[in-house]
Amino acid sequence: MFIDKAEVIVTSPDRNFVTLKLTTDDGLSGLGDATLNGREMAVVAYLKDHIVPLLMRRDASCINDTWQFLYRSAYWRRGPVTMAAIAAVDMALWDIKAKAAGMPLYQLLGGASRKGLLAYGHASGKSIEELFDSVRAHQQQGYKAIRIQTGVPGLASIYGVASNKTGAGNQGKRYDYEPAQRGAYPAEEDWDTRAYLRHVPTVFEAVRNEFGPELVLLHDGHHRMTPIQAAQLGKSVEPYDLFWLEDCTPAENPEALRWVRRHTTTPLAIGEIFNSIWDYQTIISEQLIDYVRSAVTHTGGITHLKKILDYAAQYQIKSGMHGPTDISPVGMAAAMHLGLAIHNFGIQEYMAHGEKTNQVFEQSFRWEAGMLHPGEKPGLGVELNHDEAGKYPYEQAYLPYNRLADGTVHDW
Ligand code: CS2
Ligand code: MG
Repeated sequence: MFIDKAEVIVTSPDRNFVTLKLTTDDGLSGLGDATLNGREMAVVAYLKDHIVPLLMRRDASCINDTWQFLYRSAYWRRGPVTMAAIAAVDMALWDIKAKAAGMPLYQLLGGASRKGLLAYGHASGKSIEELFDSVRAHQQQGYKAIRIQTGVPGLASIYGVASNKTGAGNQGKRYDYEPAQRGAYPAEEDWDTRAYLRHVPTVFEAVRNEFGPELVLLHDGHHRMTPIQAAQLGKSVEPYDLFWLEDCTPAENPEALRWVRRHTTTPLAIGEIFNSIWDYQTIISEQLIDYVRSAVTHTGGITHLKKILDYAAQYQIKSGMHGPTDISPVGMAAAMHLGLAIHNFGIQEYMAHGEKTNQVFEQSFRWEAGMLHPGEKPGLGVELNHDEAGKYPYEQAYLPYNRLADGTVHDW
């Protein structure tokens, strides 16, 4: 079973996606998500110019050897572009192998360890009232776990708060605060950490008073605090029993998380911008986090992320795989198969994709009562509709960035 065709498909139905499709000499095809939001075309070039020529006539069954060959023969190691490209090849080869075996991919990973995957959605609002509407809309959609992001008094626009309301008044309209049509230059947003630190605890107090103690609540700090500010926030929200505080401080420096850990028992989730096990080495072995946030797409694929999660399991650290809309349905399917099979599953992020995306990617996962399941179709269970994909050409899109009041660039 040899690879004899490779296609790199760029499409932008609701946002940009990059998909690798590998086809074997006996007609089996597999898909891999290679989407790196805001830098998509770097991965396209890496795949087209450097990886695809090496895949032709390779044995499609040799997933581990292909992974090691692509990782070590590059010489230059790790990094978001390299690991997204390797991830796409890895996912596609696992898809092919499971199709050849005639079973859903999770069966090849050891079979199901649970009935379904607890998922969390993104509630947001510029005001508490808008936020409450959004929480209710997500509860009506079945979510049992909800991420809470709000505007901050004095700040015009910040990460994670939808521009269009999602309350019941809008029939729970799906929102996406990171649209593909972002334009040819990063949008500048503003930030004030002290205003944020004053405001967030009052938001969680209001949410707990309105929705009670049972609802699973999460919050994303999105890399914007210093370690001691993150410690302050973690401590101040302890009374509101968060499932996790995510990306509380930039984590390139693991020492930063030691400071946070000393001051708060709020569980910490880190890693959506990491791309290899080496990024996690210290923060797992020193128990500095509680959840591994990586997506299959950004971390070298199923093969590598499973290694990270198996390592994390030794420290009772669980998965919390990244799943916003810039993880394509292919990447989401890979996350669901992996999450169903491993023992140390924690939670799965799930922002429903838009209608146009769902026409490009024909999926077979299930969403019921707040739980996801990858389904029983052989392979990943996703097929790409080339005609639909061809309708949506690539659009330049950048993630926003922050500036402080004095004009200093700040993490977004
Ligand atoms: C966020 C993401 O979902 C999350 O936790 O951090 O929305 C992140 O901003 C995007 O994936 C960036 O492309
Ligand atoms: Mg995040």
